[in-house]
Amino acid sequence: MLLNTYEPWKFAFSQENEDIKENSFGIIGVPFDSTTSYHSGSRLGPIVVREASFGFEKYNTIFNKDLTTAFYDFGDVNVVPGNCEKTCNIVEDTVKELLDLEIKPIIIGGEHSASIGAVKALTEKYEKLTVIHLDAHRDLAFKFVGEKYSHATVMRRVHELGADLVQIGIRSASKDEEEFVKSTYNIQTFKSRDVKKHMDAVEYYLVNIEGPIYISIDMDVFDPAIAPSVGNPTPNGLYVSHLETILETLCHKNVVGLDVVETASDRLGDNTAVVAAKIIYDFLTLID
Ligand SMILES: [Mn+2]
Repeated sequence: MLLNTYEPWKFAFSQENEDIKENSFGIIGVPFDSTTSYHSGSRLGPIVVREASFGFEKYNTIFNKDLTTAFYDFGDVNVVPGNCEKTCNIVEDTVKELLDLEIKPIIIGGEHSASIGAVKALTEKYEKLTVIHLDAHRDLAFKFVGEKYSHATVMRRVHELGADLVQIGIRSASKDEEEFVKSTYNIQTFKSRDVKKHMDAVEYYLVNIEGPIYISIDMDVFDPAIAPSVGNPTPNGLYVSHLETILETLCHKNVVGLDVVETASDRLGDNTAVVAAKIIYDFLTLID
């Protein structure tokens, strides 16, 4: 048997789309990886993450909690292979449609550029958005190989939209990116080493954020031992327990959207897809 689920095209435990409740969550996939510069394949992320989502119990014994949050899986957006800007616009329009229905977006990538459209839609709805960006990389280049729309420029575009940034798990950046961070007032950094040594400081900072929060998780924030199938694997990353603590802290806040991107698994049951599915599943369990 190739698949371990009866309906692999929808996230496990997602509800029927006919009876949509307000203040719920809506999953959309963005199967796009045209600007990927190293390990390609994240266009398969939405498929493999959904398939992996069927490996877990509805009850979470770590959190002592049942998954009761209302959420729906609306399938994948129609991407434009080879055109990142057009694909970002399609993601933006789709997220706007969800927001009009009072549904908060959960995006499964696909490359990280998917965040641009989502944050654009959210910054039009919310006056002051804070983006919690979990990643090995800052993604703050103004252009990458001459392109403004790229997986490597995504947080620069997000910052231009007026969002405050909190970058967590960082362990790779260019000198230009570091100088850009120093020149701004609204980018907070917790490098990978800070998270491991001073998680209490991370929690304290997150607890005190005011206003709506969007969470963007690049799967390369994890150590490559846990999540090797990503676009740019980078050693000395975080563990699932770090993410559990961060999500437990953030779920008491006003979280208005989430993306989990850069899963480039090329086979069913790959551990990167399993970890990505578990993160989404943990978030949905905690956020209720
Ligand atoms: Mn990254």
